Amino acid sequence: MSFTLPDLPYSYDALEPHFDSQTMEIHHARHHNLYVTNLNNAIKDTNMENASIEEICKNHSENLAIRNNGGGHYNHTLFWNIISPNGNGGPNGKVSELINSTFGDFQKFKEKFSTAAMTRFGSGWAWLCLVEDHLEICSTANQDNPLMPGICNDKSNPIMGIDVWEHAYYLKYQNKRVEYIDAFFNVIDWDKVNERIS
Ligand code: MN3
Repeated sequence: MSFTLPDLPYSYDALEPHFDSQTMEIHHARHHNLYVTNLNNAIKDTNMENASIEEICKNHSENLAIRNNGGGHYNHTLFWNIISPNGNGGPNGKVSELINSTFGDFQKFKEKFSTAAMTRFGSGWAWLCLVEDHLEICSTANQDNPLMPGICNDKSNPIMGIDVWEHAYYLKYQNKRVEYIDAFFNVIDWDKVNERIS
């Protein structure tokens, strides 16, 4: 069994003007696709061939090719699924309750999450994770993610995350990562984030 590049649940231009069409296409069809290809090569003829991507991230991240490409596949799959043209402007339901009980209010959460995304030096990700009954924010380098042991809280279940590699924003935002992070908040689909909580 091998992994396949998942189709996006929307067209490449669906997130305009926040995320531009050319960036979306290169990011999905080239960058994500390469992680999938390299992951399949790395697991070929090993005991990981029938493992889920979550199991691979949790149990096999000591292997650098697996760590980088398995993380790349998991992270981008999550990312495409928590953004959409239906970003409805703010959290609702369970995630809204958890944001308020953990951080105080949405504005405080947004500041803390944006700071984590801004201060990740070089390439990486910032995450919102469910940890038992509360939320935690963390960030990871390269294609690492909170499922990999010893990085964030080992009980972390990522429910939302932002890619802060330059390939995610440089064509439209150049070096202005802060503007890209603001744009991301316009395309978060909080219904999809809620689906990751139950
Ligand atoms: Mn990326």
